[in-house]
Amino acid sequence: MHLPSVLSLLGAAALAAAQAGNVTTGKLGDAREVRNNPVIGETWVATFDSAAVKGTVTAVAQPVGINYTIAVTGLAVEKGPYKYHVHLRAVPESGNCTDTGGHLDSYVRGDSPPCESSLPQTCEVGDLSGKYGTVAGPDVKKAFNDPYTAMNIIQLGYIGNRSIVFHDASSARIACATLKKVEVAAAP
Ligand SMILES: *[C@@H]1O[C@H](CO)[C@@H](O)[C@H](O)[C@H]1NC(C)=O
Ligand SMILES: *[C@@H]1O[C@H](CO)[C@@H](O)[C@H](O)[C@H]1NC(C)=O
Ligand SMILES: *[C@@H]1O[C@H](CO)[C@@H](O)[C@H](O)[C@H]1NC(C)=O
Ligand SMILES: *[C@@H]1O[C@H](CO)[C@@H](O)[C@H](O)[C@H]1NC(C)=O
Ligand SMILES: [Cu+2]
Repeated sequence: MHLPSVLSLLGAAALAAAQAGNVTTGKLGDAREVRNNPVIGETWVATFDSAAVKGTVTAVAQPVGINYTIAVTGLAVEKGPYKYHVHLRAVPESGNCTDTGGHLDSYVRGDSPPCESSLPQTCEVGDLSGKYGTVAGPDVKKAFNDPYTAMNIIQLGYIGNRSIVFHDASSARIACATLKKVEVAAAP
């Protein structure tokens, strides 16, 4: 079979699944694209600095959604693959990742069944690995645009002062860091 016909069959299958209602989406519907970030280029960074896991997840406001760059080291290969999400709350002083709460899930989908990555608008907004793929260790470099997370505080999907959490294959929260705004010095 030619590649184009395979692709069109896959497309038709995804459409059929969506039409048949087999794809789980949010109780509030599919996530909408974010097109009202106040400052394009506004940057928030989650900095990981535990004994094992070090590095950053950088989020930069775009005309549509947010661009993420993951640059972390020290994810033990044998415990992967790793999931990563935007969680609701900042990491407390104690560093306890449990206290970051659940996933950012503005459209109320829940994480079960796992989301369909070909239909990212149906995923929990904060389920970045569900949408863009899990990562293996030990060192990760990965970049993607997510149209559904926001830097506009009035918008569903706002990520400010929330956190990024990595989970190992057992779902244990092995590293977490608060997203902090990078303040740009005022122009002279
Ligand atoms: C959707 O679900 C129905 C009922 O569970 C099943 O019969 C059908 O094959 C499914 N369709 C697809 C495309 O998965
Ligand atoms: C982290 O917090 C959870 C819930 O608050 C608690 O059950 C757990 O024992 C804490 N873990 C550590 C290492 O303190
Ligand atoms: C944002 O991410 C997309 C997809 O990875 C990429 O094509 C685009 O160049 C990125 N934009 C910026 C400003 O980095
Ligand atoms: C984010 O956290 C900073 C520092 O803790 C605080 O000054 C700021 O008011 C918070 N912003 C929002 C929108 O919660
Ligand atoms: Cu998570």
